[in-house]
Amino acid sequence: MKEERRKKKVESGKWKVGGIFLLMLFTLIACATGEGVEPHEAWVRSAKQGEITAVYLILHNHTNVDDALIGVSTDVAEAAELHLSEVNNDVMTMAPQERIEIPTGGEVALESGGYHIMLIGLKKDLQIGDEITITLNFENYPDVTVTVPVKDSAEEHQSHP
Ligand SMILES: [Cu+2]
Repeated sequence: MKEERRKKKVESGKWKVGGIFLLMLFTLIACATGEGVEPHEAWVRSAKQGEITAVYLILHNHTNVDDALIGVSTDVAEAAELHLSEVNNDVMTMAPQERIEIPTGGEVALESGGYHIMLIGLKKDLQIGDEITITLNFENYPDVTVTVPVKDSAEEHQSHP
């Protein structure tokens, strides 16, 4: 009896692992069938007209050459810059970057506390639920235009101006 129960537990555990594996496999397939330099999970933090804000996303390089993000343009801000956040002596600073490398077959995450796209001088309020359009310029791959939803996150506010 006890043996039986233990077996059942192991069986259900197997199914769980199997399910997670399948999910991972689907994610891999979804990514493997992507093309070019592909943006994933893009979002921009809500902000008011005249303020600055940041765009975050993951860039996956499906091409067979190393590439780099070298510029961004958008019509919702006066300027868009590539930045890297760094903490020095407990002070968060943001250093402009000329490029963000995206190695072939690899991906780079632009996320809070690291690389991000800074939008400077917003021409209008960005409210949760809005969408903006940005165009990414790469060293090799042709320009990619991305629709970016406006979101908010309480914890992001504390870690980034
Ligand atoms: Cu910044």
